[in-house]
Amino acid sequence: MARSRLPDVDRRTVLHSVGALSTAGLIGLAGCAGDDNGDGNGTDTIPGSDYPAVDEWMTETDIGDADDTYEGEIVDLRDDSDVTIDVGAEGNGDGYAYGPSAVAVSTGTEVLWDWTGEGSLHNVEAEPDDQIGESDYEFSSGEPVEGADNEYSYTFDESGIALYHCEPHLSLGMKGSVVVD
Ligand SMILES: [Cu+2]
Repeated sequence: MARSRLPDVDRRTVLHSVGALSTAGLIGLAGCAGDDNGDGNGTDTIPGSDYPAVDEWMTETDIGDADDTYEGEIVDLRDDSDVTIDVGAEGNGDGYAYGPSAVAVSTGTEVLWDWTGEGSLHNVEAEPDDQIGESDYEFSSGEPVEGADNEYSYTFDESGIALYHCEPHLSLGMKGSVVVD
């Protein structure tokens, strides 16, 4: 029986090409996101694609994991004077999400992060150096803390985008974004 064998150099080239194709496939998958808001619950949303920095941060898997509560929509709270975000909302495996994780607020709004008591220790941190894209804001609630009696607030005085995360749970996808408009 005749068997043709590739020379070693060619075999390596073939293997390398297969590896490159697999990587390209994964990148392609990350790019698809539904943007129809058919949830029927009356919540106004803004397509995440309008704010690519938000979309990228929430779906990024190079730094931390993607937030599985983010479905390509930013919850529009620009008409709300009181904005509260749950810390330890259901998501990312258990109580490891912000709820809602991506919001838009009006300039001058004081946002309150309210711990639910679920998912153990959390904090709220916007540290541009640790994050992809660009966060126009830098703030921190301090060391991670546990329990439902914790809260943190920050007033967004200028328009821009804040990208933040929970330090202990960044690897689980506990990420958040605030668009200040
Ligand atoms: Cu956390």
